[in-house]
Amino acid sequence: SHKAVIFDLDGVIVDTAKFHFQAWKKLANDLGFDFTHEQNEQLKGVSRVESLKKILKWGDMELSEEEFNRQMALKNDNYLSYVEEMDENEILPGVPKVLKYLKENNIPFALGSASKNARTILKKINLYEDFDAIVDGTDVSKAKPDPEVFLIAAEKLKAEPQDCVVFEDSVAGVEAANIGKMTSIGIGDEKVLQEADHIFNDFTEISIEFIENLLRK
Ligand code: B16
Ligand code: MG
Repeated sequence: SHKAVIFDLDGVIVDTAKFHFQAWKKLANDLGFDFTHEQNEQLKGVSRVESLKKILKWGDMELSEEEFNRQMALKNDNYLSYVEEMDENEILPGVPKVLKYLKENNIPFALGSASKNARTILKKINLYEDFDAIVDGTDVSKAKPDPEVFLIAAEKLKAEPQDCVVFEDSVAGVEAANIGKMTSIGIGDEKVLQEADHIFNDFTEISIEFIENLLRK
């Protein structure tokens, strides 16, 4: 058996979480209400449909199916207007160093994202060719915290779940990795991501020695 690594996208490789937040906030404001940064944590790693359901609950609103779909499309158009401006400068600090290490040591790595825009974003930041497998919101039927996205990624990398290390910024994603029996590395606030096996504020805090040890065990 061999080790493998799975990366979440939003909040791990790029900071598109801020674009999602701005786009959802605009949607809520246009509908006449607002939600907090704390509530926004609950949207991370969560699919587009589930996100809108949560937001409407917070605003105590119900929409017809048609209007629900229209709002989702508007949010995505708004989100994509931010994505349009992205280039490789948006790759978060410390990430390239880790990807380089994995490549040089022939450790396979995949993307495991809830986003249906993941492939577009990877192309924008010029990392599309670098991943050995890409599993995103267009490939799964069950949203995080269901481990489906990571289990499919492990399978594509021909690795056992126990041999996979997952980098995640969301509560739902850390939970998915844990349920999948993978090693979870939380990227973000330790108070939010306390269920993770290891937690770092960002990739600049992760040393190559740490990665080496993780992949040796
Ligand atoms: P889209 P990840 C997730 O991506 C985001 O964290 C979450 O905020 C977003 O709603 C979800 O993707 C769906 O994204 O609307 O682009 O399909 O963190 O799993 O990479
Ligand atoms: Mg994320």
